[in-house]
Amino acid sequence: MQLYIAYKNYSSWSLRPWIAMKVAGIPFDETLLPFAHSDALKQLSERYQIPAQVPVLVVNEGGADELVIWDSLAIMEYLAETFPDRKLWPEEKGLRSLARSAAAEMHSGFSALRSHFPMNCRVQKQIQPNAEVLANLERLAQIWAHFERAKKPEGPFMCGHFSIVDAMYAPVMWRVRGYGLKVSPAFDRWAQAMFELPEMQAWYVSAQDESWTMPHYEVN
Ligand SMILES: N[C@@H](CCC(=O)N[C@@H](CS)C(=O)NCC(=O)O)C(=O)O
Repeated sequence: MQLYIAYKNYSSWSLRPWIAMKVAGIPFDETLLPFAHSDALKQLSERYQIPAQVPVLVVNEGGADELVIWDSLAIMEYLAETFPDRKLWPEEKGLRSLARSAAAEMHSGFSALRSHFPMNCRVQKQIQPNAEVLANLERLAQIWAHFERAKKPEGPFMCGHFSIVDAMYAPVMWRVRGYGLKVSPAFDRWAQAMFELPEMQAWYVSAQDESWTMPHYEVN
C-alpha cells in the first residue's frame, strides 16, 4: 500500500491515516508530495481523476485490482475493514458510535480552530484565541467529557485503546501544544499520551527535519 501525504510539519490531514497505520502496525510505503513546492500532487490528481489533496491511499498500485482512496476518513474506514484484528474502532457498539460521532464532527467541523491555528509541529508561541476559536476549544472540552463518562477499557486514549478517533484529533494535540491553547485536564492527559507515542515522535523528528516553509501556515 502506498500512502501519499504532504509536509509532516503542516499537513494535518496526512497525519491522521499515517499515525493510525503506524500505531496499528499496518505496513505501507509513503510518498511525500510537497504541493506548494512541486506539481507532483497535481500530477497524482490528474492520473487518478481525484482532487489535488492528500492523503491518498493506493492499494495494489499499478495492479489490475488497484484501488484509490482519497479521503482521510475513507482511508481509515478501509483500514478498519481490511485489518479487523487491529481494532481501529472500539469493539463495543456504544463506544464505537461515540467514537464515530466525534470523528465525523472533526472531519466536518472546527473550522475556526483549523483556519486560525494551522497545524505547525515546529511552532512554539502563545496566541490569544478569538471568540470563535474559544467556542471550538469549549466544544473540545465537552467532547473529552463525553469520553471521560463513557464505559471503556483502561488506557490513555479517547476510547481507552488507540483508535481512529484519536487519529482524527491528533492534529489538535499539535495546535493546542504549539499555540499554548487551553482545553481541559482530561484533554491534556490525552495530548501528553499522543505526544509520547513513539510513532508521533518519529513524525515530529521528520517535521523538524523538513526545510520547506509555508508562510500561510506561519501564524503571528
Ligand atoms: N477532506 C479531506 C481534506 C484533505 C485536505 O484538505 N488536504 C490538504 C492538506 S492537509 C491538501 O491536500 N491541500 C492541498 C492544497 O492546499 O493545495 C480529507 O479528509 O482527506
